[in-house]
Formats: sequence, structure tokens, C-alpha cells
Amino acid sequence: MASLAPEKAIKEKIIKPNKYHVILLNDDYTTMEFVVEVLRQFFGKSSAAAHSLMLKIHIEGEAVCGVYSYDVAQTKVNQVIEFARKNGQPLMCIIREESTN
Ligand code: TYC
Repeated sequence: MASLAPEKAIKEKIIKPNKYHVILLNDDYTTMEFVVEVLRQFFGKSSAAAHSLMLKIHIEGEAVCGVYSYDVAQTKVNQVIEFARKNGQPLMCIIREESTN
């Protein structure tokens, strides 16, 4: 930003909204096919991206599936958990605030 003469300086306030990671957790019972479907349907992943992200969760225990504003992140979590329970799957989905360090 170019500097302005003090008398003309405009006090700018930049509001950076916090970001929230939506994370899927691994478990021993949810089927791999179901997780791939969740990643496609709720996180807009291609089949290939969904499959490799599912494997990452399976191996590492969790992975970030999307980054959103708080409201959108909370809605994703609710939708994923509702969809999982309706389909008899114990899949868990959580929110974690993006760290600012
Ligand atoms: N570990 C599960 C299995 O072997 C697959 C799985 C992957 C479950 C990712 C949950 O978020 C998950 N059937």
C-alpha cells in the first residue's frame, strides 16, 4: 500500500476471518467406499482425489478435507455425521480452527 500524507491517511482495518479445518477421523468400521462417497459428495473431490485422501486418513488417522468459514465448516460436520448415521456408519468429522502461527 502506498503511504499517504498523514493528514490524508485513512485508517484501514483489515478483518481476516478465521478459517476452520474440517477433518475426517479414521475408525475400524466405516467402509472405504463410504468415505470416498462422503469426500465426493460433501467436499467436491474427484474420485481419484477422494480415494487418495481416504487412504491418507486410513493410514495417518485423520486428514483435512476442506477449509471454510465457521458456519460452513459446522454445516459440513453436521451433514457428514447425519449422512453417516443414516447409513449406519460410525464415521466422525470434527472442526479445528486454523492455527495462526
Ligand atoms: N479404516 C477404515 C477401514 O479400514 C476406512 C476409513 C477410512 C474409515 C477413512 C474412516 O475416515 C475414515 N474400513
